[in-house]
Amino acid sequence: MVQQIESVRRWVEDFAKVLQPDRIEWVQGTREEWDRLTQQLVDGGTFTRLNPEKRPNSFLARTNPTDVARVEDRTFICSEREEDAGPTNNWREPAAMRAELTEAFTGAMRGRTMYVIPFSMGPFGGDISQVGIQLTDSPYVVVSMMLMTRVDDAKAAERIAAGDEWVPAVHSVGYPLVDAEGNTRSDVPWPCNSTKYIVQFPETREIWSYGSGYGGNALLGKKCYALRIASAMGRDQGWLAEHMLLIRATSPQGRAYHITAAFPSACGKTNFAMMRPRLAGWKVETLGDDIVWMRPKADGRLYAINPENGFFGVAPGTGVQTNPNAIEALKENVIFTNVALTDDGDVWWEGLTPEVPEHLIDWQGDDWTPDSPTPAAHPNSRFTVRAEQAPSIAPDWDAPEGVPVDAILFGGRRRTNTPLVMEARSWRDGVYIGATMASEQTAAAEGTVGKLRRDPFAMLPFCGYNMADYWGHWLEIGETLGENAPRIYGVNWFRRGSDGSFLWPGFGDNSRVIDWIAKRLEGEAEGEQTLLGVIPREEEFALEGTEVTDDDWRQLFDLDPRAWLDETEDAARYFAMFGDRLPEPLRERLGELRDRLADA
Ligand code: GTP
Ligand code: SPV
Ligand code: MN
Repeated sequence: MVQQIESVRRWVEDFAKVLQPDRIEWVQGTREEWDRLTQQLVDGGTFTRLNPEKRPNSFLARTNPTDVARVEDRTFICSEREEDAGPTNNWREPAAMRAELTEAFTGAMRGRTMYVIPFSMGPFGGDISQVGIQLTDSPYVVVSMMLMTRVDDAKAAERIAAGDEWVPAVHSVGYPLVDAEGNTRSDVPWPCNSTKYIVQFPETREIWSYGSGYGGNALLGKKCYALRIASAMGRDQGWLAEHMLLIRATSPQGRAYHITAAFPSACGKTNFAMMRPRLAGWKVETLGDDIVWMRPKADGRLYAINPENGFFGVAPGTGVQTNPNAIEALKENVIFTNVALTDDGDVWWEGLTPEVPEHLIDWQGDDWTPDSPTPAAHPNSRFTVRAEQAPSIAPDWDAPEGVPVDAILFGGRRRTNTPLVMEARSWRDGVYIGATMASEQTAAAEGTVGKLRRDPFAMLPFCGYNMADYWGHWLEIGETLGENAPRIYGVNWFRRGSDGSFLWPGFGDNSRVIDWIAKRLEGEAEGEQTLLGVIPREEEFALEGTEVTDDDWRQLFDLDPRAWLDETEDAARYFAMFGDRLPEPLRERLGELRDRLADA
């Protein structure tokens, strides 16, 4: 039991003094706890139990309408020196932040239970895995963590006793039920605070989160640990923590390829990871849909694991047509958040079915009909479900040793300029593609949806240190891997034609891009050299069976030198922000592109 470990007990006691909960519950990770806490959430009005005949052991949660996505402007990287957080992160001096947040934490759990959740990211004991312990006053967070991570008190205690480091993570929704004077108030279905702090201390590997109960703000194993803290660990220890999916694609010839892909939030990772290939003979198995940890190993190759245990997937747009594997995964044991409720006690969201129900209760709990001016489900509404429930899950998806990576994809949501697929000529050029990624913003974070913003490696909100140093770290990993380095590709499923519609069918048809990548890896496709990288020739790309016309194809790969010169000038302005810390190879690549585009 982690309770018997001195360092753990002391830490819990210290925080209990500050947070002042009424009681402490040490979570074991059992079915009994799940049943008790989900029932407690139903009784308290946070959860609605869905019709058990339609969706056994499943629940709908409605959040406070102000607590629906990650809050990037309230996310802080508190390194000792500001330049180590870098210009893309909000920085605060650690001691000042500790003081400020200790004040907010003081008494924050009065009248509540503090849960202690011991968990592992990655299978317990794996050589790329790591443990953590989260404190929280939210039973919603406890049951979500039970799906998203491996919660197991005995196994965590064993790892810590064996000498493993553990990451301490403190979370409060910031809604005490008793104030300093002893006055009580009753609870609300979704307690939270209008002031929020999502704080990482990368050097001491600590997480403090306050005021939000939702997603990456509150399930601290996910973005806070597995990306922000883990990226800083990876920099120090020679590995990578990435905002990536992980799949195994097997060709009609029976060759298996392991592919990772970094797409920004709500840009298609879950859908790609669960793809049913539309190209005959291909098989795609899911290993992960959001986060990947990768490490070069003794055989010289880069090995990847998915440190998570479940999927926290975007609901809208997930339907039988687009993602049948997700739909099957959602049959039972699911927590849905901010989707709509049907009259027969099931869930619905935009894109689930082509027919729209006549009447729903929308994500805010109000009556809804097809005439309503707002969507029934919040655009960032999500499902939480164990990975093992996806029919596409690879049987060995949680193998502790991980899988060797063959190809890495970088992609964003781009209406213009960026081609369907291009291969980087070298690791360095691939790192440049990752570093200069931009994407139209989605509802996954607070901000203006649709606005183009730079999102290098899809890590803008998740890199726990200076982004330029992170690029440098990638370049170093490339040096370590040498000839064994995976090949890197830029992809874009979202380019639009002159009529404004998507040029590429996407989803299961993205298997066609995998097919071309496999041909490249096997030396079976020559491709065409361009300034940006190698693109497919139409005749070597499996287009048959799609409605993509020759004209669409031309538009999908149209490379306008003037537009690309603008892109490159914009990249130069972006790089300038990092001053001397920008790695020389990226400056070089930028210079080459500028010269060649200016001549084109
Ligand atoms: P996070 O969980 O926020 O990190 O997101 P994600 O990258 O896993 O995104 P997800 O797969 O959930 O996709 C988000 C949205 O993109 C959904 O509305 C999908 O329908 C849409 N989408 C995914 N793949 C494609 C595609 O190939 N083409 C098009 N047009 N849309 C897609
Ligand atoms: C993302 O925003 O990239 C997510 C959802 O995967 S959250 O866990 O809320 O960060
Ligand atoms: Mn994500």
